[in-house]
Amino acid sequence: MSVRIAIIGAGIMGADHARIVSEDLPGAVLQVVCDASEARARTIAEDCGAADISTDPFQTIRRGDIDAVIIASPDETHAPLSLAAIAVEKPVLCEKPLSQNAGECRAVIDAEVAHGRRFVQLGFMRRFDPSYREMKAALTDGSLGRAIMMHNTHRNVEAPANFTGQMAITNSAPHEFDVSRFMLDADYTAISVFQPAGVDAAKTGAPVFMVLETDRGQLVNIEVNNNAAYGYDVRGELVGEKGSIQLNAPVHTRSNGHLMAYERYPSDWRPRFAEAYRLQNKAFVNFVRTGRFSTIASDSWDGYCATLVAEAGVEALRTGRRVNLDTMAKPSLYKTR
Ligand code: ISE
Repeated sequence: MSVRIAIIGAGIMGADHARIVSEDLPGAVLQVVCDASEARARTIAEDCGAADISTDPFQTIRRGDIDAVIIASPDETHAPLSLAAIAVEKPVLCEKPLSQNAGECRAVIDAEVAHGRRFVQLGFMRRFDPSYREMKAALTDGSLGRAIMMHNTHRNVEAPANFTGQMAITNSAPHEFDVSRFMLDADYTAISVFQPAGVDAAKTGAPVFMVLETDRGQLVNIEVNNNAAYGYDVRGELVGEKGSIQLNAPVHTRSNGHLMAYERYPSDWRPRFAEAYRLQNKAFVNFVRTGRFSTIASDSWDGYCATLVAEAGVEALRTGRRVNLDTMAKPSLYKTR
């Protein structure tokens, strides 16, 4: 029988997940689209052929005709809705971040530990991106030698109106926090955050530059610039002792004109990471069907680690100091994959 999915949140990501489920996810059906706005839920449900709509996320999670939940509502709802799904033992694909508060992530971890299994696959989809996969393979096959540094650049065209310099750390950078930690197979021990001179830290989309240290002595840097103006641009380079490997964004064409050759940038992350989202969602459906958690997907523990470093990053930005990280002991549930 097909996995009956409810999508909670019909904004930009909820709409994208609804499209993936309805067009590109064998073995899954879009059962319910839930949003605080009934009109928005109805529009997405009609576009994607969902069986029903709802405006109550908690009631949606409990419905008997729902096997699994995709949470794509605002960041502050992620942890409470994940907890509600765990309470009724339904698997969740939750958009990142798990929470903007490490204490809330710990509550999700505690709930999973109490049930003795994982329910939450976290939407750090970059782990599924083919270019990051090749990067990881180059490291594990030994061709790069020991990994020593990772450089990351993360640029959006324009920050949403509610974005502050702090959200560059709590909402955008968690992607790099997670994927660099995954790539290097290490945990962070400290973070420092810098801003270019003359930048107003409270301003929408103010750029930040972060330096992280790992427990294996590696260095990671991350530039987040949410007002880059020219396009959505994510770059990464992993440096090993024997070589380095850089990400290539999938670009299908190159244009020539006006005495120039040029390639297009997407206007946001969805085209750049379309394949990553598709593969991530397939892994989720496989998890729901078989009970086997994907070996590369992020879980609640990874969400906690990303939020912990984001919280420390906010403090580093506020104080101008390097902040040490104190990770709690990892429950055995998350040790084996
Ligand atoms: C957004 O939530 C994402 O997940 C995007 O990948 C990221 O580029 C953007 O900065 C976030 O706001």
